Amino acid sequence: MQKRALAIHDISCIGRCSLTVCLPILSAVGIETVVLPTAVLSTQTGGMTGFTFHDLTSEMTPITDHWKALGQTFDVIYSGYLGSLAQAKLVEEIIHDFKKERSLVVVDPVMADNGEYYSLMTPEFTDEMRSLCKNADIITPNLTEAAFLLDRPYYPHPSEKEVEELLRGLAALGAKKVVITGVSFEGNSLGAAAYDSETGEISYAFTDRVNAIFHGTGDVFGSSLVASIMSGKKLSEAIRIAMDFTFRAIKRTLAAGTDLRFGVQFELELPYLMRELGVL
Ligand code: PXL
Repeated sequence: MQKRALAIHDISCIGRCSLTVCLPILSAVGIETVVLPTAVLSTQTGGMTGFTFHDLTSEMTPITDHWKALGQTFDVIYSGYLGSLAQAKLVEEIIHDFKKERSLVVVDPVMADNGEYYSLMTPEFTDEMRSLCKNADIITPNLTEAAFLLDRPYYPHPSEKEVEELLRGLAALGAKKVVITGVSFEGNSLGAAAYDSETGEISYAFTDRVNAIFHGTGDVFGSSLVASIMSGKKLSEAIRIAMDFTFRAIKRTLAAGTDLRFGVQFELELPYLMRELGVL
């Protein structure tokens, strides 16, 4: 049976993040991907001025009411960037209405990076995201979002002990599995830390650190993580595959010298992901 995902993110028309990343990545590994756009923007917002933003909150309930009438369900529900505070509650309702007993719920509490909120995000999103995270099986905050969710100070280079406190603190919010991205203990490596609260296992996956801001890589990582988990990989394997896939796209982008605000060149790395996940 083909797996079916519901992806709840914005459409940044240009910028390779959110749905324009999630759709191709999940499709490439054979997962049917249904979309529920939270907002439409001309570009992603990082390092950008003059972008347009259109909130789609008022469309969401009419869309999902129609799906309910059609009796739709999903094997995985994956949410990310939200267009309004009210959408967090709507996503909770969607999870309740459309998940099956064995469906996977992945929440990326997209709000902030490098110690700061994204330009359209405000501290009020933290409370809403915290309560949305309770409904998830896996959450994937970056280091900044992890600190904000736990009301702790943000340290760009935390100790291993601090990262493990963050992992356990976040699991106590309700999700059984926690993945923190953007973890770097020393200056020259960057990676993801994962905690499975049911087995107690903590694992890490690192790659070389490149000193630049790569917009959209949280979504490239998150989408390839979802693809890996849905293909049967354990959490520790899934973070390794998702890190490698994301880093390959970063290296390709650096070699091409393109404007980093337009995202990373993940497209020609899709065969790598497909091979890793056994579909090629
Ligand atoms: O990748 C996170 C993200 C998603 N959507 C929009 C963004 C960002 C990060 O800046 O601006 C619109």
